[in-house]
Formats: sequence, structure tokens, C-alpha cells
Amino acid sequence: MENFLNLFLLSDVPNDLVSFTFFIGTMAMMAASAFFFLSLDAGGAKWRTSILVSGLITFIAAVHYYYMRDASVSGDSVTFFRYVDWILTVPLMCVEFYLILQKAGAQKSLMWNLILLSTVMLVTGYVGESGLGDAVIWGTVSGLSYFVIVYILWFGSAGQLAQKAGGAVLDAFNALKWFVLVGWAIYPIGYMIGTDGWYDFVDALGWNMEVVYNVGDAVNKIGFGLVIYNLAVTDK
Ligand SMILES: *C/C=C(C)/C=C/C=C(C)/C=C/C1=C(C)CCCC1(C)C
Repeated sequence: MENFLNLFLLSDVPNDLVSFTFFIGTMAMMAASAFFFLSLDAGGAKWRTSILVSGLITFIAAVHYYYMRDASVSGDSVTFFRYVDWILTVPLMCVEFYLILQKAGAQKSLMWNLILLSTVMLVTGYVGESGLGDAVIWGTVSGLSYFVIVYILWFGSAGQLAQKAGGAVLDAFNALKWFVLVGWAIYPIGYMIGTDGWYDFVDALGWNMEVVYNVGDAVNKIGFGLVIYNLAVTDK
């Protein structure tokens, strides 16, 4: 409890942009989770699991943001929490794709391929970002996995299934596809900003890699969930 109250204590209110975005991010993820969990039945039984997964994504993020915010005000690295968060939430986003295409006949293999690729993308990204390996080499491997994910969603079998489903499912799939192409592209930009010697001018603006990641998370995790929510209420 004391820890929880600490969140609101004045002495702990962050006074730099980076910590501030962790603070706001924690709140936004908590609020979004409350919204999704209270809306489980908004689209009837058939969309319950999808909305539940949306809530789990923002809830897992809320917990990690709480810790990252703490680490950030203390000047500690948040990289480990960041990647634990992603390794849990990004596969859940892959599950969302499967869930909405399931009724159009999606195979589990689609889900497992996306999960496998996103795991490779994140593990190699962590190796590059944490300094365990060369940032450029591992970042490139991560980027290639990302491109394959984009390819599968834009040009692979998933698109045909969405076409077959049509209606609100197709609209939602198309929106989520854009999230992956544009929203997820925010992350490699953050990574490059975090790599010494690349885009150092950004630091001078008071921005850094963490701010970019925080913006990315807000757009992608909450946005993704809202697309699913919208699908559920449109296609009852
Ligand atoms: C909720 C969190 C999400 C949607 C996180 C997504 C993260 C990525 C798409 C990260 C991608 C990266 C690359 C494509 C290359 C550089 C390393 C990463 C891990 C930042």
C-alpha cells in the first residue's frame, strides 16, 4: 500500500520528460486496463476473450511501467523491465490476430509463426540494446524478423483470411495491420536514437529512446485494444 501511495507523493513526482512519460504511461495503462476489463461483455460472448487479451496487454504494461517509473526516477536502467514487458505483451498481440481471424478459419500455425518471429525480434533486440552484443548486428537481425512479421500480415495468408471474413473483422484487421507497419516502426527509431553516435541531436531536445518507446507503447497497446473493442461493439 505504501508503495502504491508513493506513486502520488510529491517528492516522487518526476521532473524530467523521461520520468514524466513513465508516470503518465503508468496511469494510461491502468486506466485502459480498467476500461477493457469492465467492457468484457461489450460485444457479447464471442468477443470476450479478445477484449480480455486487450486488457491483459495494458495490465502487464501498467505493472512494468510502475517499476520502470521507479527505476527511471532513481536513474536506473529500465531496459530489463522494458523487454520483459514486450516479451509478454507482443506475443499477446499476435494472439489477438489469431483470435479475430479464427472464425475465418485461421490455423494455429499463423499464431505460432507470429509469436516465434516476435520472440526472435525481441530477444535479438535485447542483446543489441543491453550491450550483450553489437547494437548494429543484433538490431539488424531484429529488424529482419520485424519485416517478416509485416510481410505475413500485409501479403501473406492472414490477409486472405481477413478478406474472407469481410465486414468489421476485415476493417479491424486492416487497422491492426497499419499499427504493425507504422506504430511498431516507432520502436526501431527509438533503438537507433538509443545507439550511441546515431541521432545524438535528439538528446539535446530532452527526448531519448525511452520517451520514444513510451509513445510507441501508448499508441500500440491502447490503440490495438481499442480497435478490438470497436470490432466487438460493431460486430455483436
Ligand atoms: C507493446 C509493445 C510493443 C508493440 C513492442 C514492439 C517492439 C518492436 C516492434 C521492436 C522492434 C525492434 C526492432 C524492429 C529493431 C531494433 C530492436 C527493437 C526490439 C526495438
